[in-house]
Amino acid sequence: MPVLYIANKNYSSWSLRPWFALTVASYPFEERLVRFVAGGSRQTFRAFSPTGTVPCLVDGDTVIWDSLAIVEYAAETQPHIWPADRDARAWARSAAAEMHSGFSALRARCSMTIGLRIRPHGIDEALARDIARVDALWSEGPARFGGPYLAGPEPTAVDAFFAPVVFRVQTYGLKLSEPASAYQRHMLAHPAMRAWEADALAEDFRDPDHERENATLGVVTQDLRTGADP
Ligand SMILES: N[C@@H](CCC(=O)N[C@@H](CS)C(=O)NCC(=O)O)C(=O)O
Repeated sequence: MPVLYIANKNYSSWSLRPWFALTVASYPFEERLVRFVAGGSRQTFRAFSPTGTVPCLVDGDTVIWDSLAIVEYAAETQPHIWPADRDARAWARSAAAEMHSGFSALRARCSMTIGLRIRPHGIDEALARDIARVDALWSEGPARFGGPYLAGPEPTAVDAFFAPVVFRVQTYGLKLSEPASAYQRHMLAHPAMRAWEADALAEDFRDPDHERENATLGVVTQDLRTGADP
């Protein structure tokens, strides 16, 4: 069975993307969580990933070391990963690719840390632009393809690519329009998202580098993690 290497569920946004896409498409895989290492994880992750990053899917002799490539690999044998409708599929692929290569302000200033609630120090122009773009996509997709997911009635890979943003909106209390908020709430209620979130909250290990960085992004107003802080 293919092995999907991931890191701490509280922080690892890139791990969540293929994990969600493969899970909702019932693609068989075994999940293997390798914890982030204080001071740098790449040397440890290089034991299974050529770039020293997660996620990484190992299927026998085939190694796929990037989130989008993992999703495409799974889609070769699992057609439900992308929407069946060609127009919806083109939109979904465009939006997923846009996330994979963009949204740098959102990614840097609203780092994923599922168990925390953070009041951001401020929302500068670049971050406001990224949030407005997320809002536009989350409003357009469900309206155009019938919802409640971005490209139709079932979650597909495009929802997977925005899954970490769903948690970031919750953590940083980002304000969205009602249609975009409705999509965000729908995603938060999905059983796969709830399962990932429950595991993240229960983790009894922290990564000091992520903890330090997250504390600079705003005022931490709540820590909902139940796993003991070692
Ligand atoms: N473009 C890569 C990004 C992967 C990535 O940056 N992963 C982070 C974890 S979320 C990582 O492994 N960081 C380890 C490090 O840089 O030390 C993908 O899409 O998979």
